[in-house]
Amino acid sequence: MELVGEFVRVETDEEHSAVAVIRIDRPKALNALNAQVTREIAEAAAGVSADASVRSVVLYGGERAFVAGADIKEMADLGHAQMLEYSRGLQNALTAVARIPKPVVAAVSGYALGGGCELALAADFRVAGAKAKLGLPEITLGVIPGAGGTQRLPRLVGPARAKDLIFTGRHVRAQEALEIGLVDEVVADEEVYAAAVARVARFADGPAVALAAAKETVDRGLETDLDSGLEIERLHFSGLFATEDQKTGMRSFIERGPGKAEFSGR
Ligand code: DAK
Repeated sequence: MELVGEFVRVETDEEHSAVAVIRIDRPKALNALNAQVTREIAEAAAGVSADASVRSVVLYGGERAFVAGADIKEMADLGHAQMLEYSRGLQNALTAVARIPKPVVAAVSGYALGGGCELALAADFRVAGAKAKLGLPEITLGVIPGAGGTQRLPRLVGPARAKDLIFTGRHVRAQEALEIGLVDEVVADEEVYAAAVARVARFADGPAVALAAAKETVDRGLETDLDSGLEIERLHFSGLFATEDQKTGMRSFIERGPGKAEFSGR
């Protein structure tokens, strides 16, 4: 699929036609998320979610910066009432990214700070370049993370590590990010994009409905108690018996052994 905004494009990866790339491209401001970028990210997330030919997604900001945060210049002079309105856009956009019903990886090169780190946290996986720097520096601006950082980061790395990053606002280098589980893989800077694509391209031939169910079950289950989570799991599991891929997968196992099924994604 192709979708072109001024600052955000949806492209198809050159080698993997089922991998869509949400490319954030506002280099003069290190991809800072102003209202327009935010809106375009939400549109891109809706577009890749709805397009059945897209089987997985890469978020990429180019080599110098993933995203250096929300646009400080745009929000500096807002008052409380204006921020109540403004704040919806960014949270909604990142929620739209988190809810993309397909595997999503953030390819983090350079800075992923504040809202940029929060955008990466909305992905399923994070691949970082060796020189990448991640962090939530909002406290140095006199505020706190506002697009999921206080919620998604502790779920990922634990409360004490999250509080360390949020209270200090310090930048974390890629290696430390890997050690605390903030990123999943560190590669040479020039390999970030390719490594991220490789991480999700493998799902292109997978059972798309089951992958979406797996994602939703994990994510929703983390938000609730164990009993409710198990119920969400049971319902999704049962629902998959309405798919072609469940029949194909199980028949293939019985006739040809494990791991040989060719899925339609339906
Ligand atoms: N906003 C606006 N402009 C930014 C920016 C940002 N976050 N980050 C960089 N820029 C701009 C710089 O001002 C500069 O513009 P010009 O002066 O050239 O016009 C240009 O990008 C290049 O940046 P630098 O000259 O500073 O480049 P350096 O390599 O020297 O430094 C840096 C790179 C990333 C270390 C530095 O730019 C920096 O510290 N940037 C700010 C990082 C930061 O504090 N990020 C967190 C922002 S607060 C909300 C939800 C969430 C949020 C807000 C609201 N709601 C739900 C409403 C999130 C808040 C944040 O993210």
